[in-house]
Amino acid sequence: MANDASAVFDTLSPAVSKGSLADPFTPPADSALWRKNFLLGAATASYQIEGAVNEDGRLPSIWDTFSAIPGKVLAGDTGAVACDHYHRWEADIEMLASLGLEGYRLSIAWPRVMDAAGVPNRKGLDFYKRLLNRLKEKGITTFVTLYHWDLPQHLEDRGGWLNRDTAYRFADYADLMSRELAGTVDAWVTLNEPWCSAYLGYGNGHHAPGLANDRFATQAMHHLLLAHGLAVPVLRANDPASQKGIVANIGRGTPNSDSAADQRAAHLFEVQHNAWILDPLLKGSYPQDLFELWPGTEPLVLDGDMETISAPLDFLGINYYFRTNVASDGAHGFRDVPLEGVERTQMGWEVYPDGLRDLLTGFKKTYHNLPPIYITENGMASDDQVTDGHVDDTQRISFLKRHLAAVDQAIKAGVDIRGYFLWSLMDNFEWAFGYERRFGVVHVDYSTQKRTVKHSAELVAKFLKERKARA
Ligand code: IFM
Repeated sequence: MANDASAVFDTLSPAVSKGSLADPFTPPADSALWRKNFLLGAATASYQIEGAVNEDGRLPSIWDTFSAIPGKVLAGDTGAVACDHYHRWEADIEMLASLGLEGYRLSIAWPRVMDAAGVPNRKGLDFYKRLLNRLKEKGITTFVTLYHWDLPQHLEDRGGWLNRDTAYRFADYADLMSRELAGTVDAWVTLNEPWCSAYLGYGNGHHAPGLANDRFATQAMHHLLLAHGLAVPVLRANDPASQKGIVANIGRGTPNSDSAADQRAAHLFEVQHNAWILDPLLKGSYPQDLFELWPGTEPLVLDGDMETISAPLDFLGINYYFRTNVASDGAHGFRDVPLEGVERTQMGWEVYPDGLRDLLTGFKKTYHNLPPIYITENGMASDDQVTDGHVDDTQRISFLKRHLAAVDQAIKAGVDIRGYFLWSLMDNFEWAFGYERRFGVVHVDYSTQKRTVKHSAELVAKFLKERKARA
């Protein structure tokens, strides 16, 4: 496999460097992206790429359980093999490095590294040590997410994120990982997208563990944020040199009309998607409008919890994908009103780069203590095909260029944004959508595990090469 990935890149890179491929990507000369300290990388997550779910002592996760239930994941797909990254990690890191990407955001599978009694699993730990050491050798900046949704099933069996104890177990896990991996991690991310874990997992049941109750969602969110807050000081004590942060997915909600009711609906949409997470982290309180949307769902909060949750962060990771046009639902909330004639991706998500700029500049006004920001995910899915060894992902190239321009505009408006990670390095298991939706800048043929660098990745590589040459 090592040969496959590098051979493909070797054939393409001369064409790219000779400029024989059109370049609709390179940012304008005045873009902040040319700054050599603006980190440009790619992201993945353990369950989405690793596979090897039964190997070397890994325990089942909630996604193994959920994806085995008929009807939960498109085409019955599971992460059992995924991109087989657990066995192909060396070639994958070579590929990442040969693209010139400077940062890599990966996640650790909690069920791979410790058992139900908290006993470390050496074989699982060694996998991440090898991976992170190799990334260090390559000079790649590492962002390591502790929780990207693959909760050990034994914890879900005891209530999962509805059980306050899970937050303490998470702090134990953070302790183990930061003692074992200190020195190889540049930035720790406690949680990826607690909105998805809480709302999709416990609020509407589209994700594992598949429960559907608004009250569950708010309580799960509180325990997730508490887990984050408990982990931060542990990470600081064990690995003082690294940065500590959390990643939130944010959504832009725009009103369907000028009516006060629709304006209010758009406000409530953003409360539910953004303020629900950012207010407790940055203001130390939940937004009261949330409980107008979901009356009677206030979580049980113990004394001191909000102080724990709102301890200072070194950075905030932001994941952005699309906007939602909404109208009042005539009662407490909002309903989606999909716009006609707008550009959409394979997910059906609207391409709306201005939403990223507007949210970032809005956060700067709302949160006076807004930490430095990394865009920890941005990208799109398209039905990419390999033709004669090439993947022409034209829409993605344009998508990335426009979103990077939005990031540049936000920087110019005064937001402290320090880097951007493409989602994703390679096509992978897209949760409830299985393998059909392709987010990678590298194509994966799941029948052979052959990787093919897409045109978007070639152009990003070309830009990074030029930037390096100018530095
Ligand atoms: O694939 C996911 C990722 O795991 C979390 N953020 C959104 C991506 C695209 O849906």
